Amino acid sequence: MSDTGSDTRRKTKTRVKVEKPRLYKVILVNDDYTPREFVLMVLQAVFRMGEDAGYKVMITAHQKGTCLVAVYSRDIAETKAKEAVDLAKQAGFPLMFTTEPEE
Ligand code: NFA
Repeated sequence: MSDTGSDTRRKTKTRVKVEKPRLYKVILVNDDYTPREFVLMVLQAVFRMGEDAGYKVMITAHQKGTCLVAVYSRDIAETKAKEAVDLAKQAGFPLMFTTEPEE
């Protein structure tokens, strides 16, 4: 009651950051030049997709322009997208995969 000094209690509480790391989407982008068979091979080799799942992703991108391939941590998403693009580049195709954060 007779305290006239300033309040020195700590008002900002230290909070441990607990957010989960964001996940990143890998997206297949259609183009007019890469053969369907090559796209399917890349989906199987890099993203470990089976024949049927790979075909569905390839044909969806072909028809709609893009298709979600898979979701990973940022590092894995970027590494796989680069691997896939590099495989296509080596074969002379302009195939593109992009990554973007979820949500
Ligand atoms: N549009 C390509 C073709 O007709 C196939 C393709 C599908 C390419 C999906 C890239 C992504 N040969």
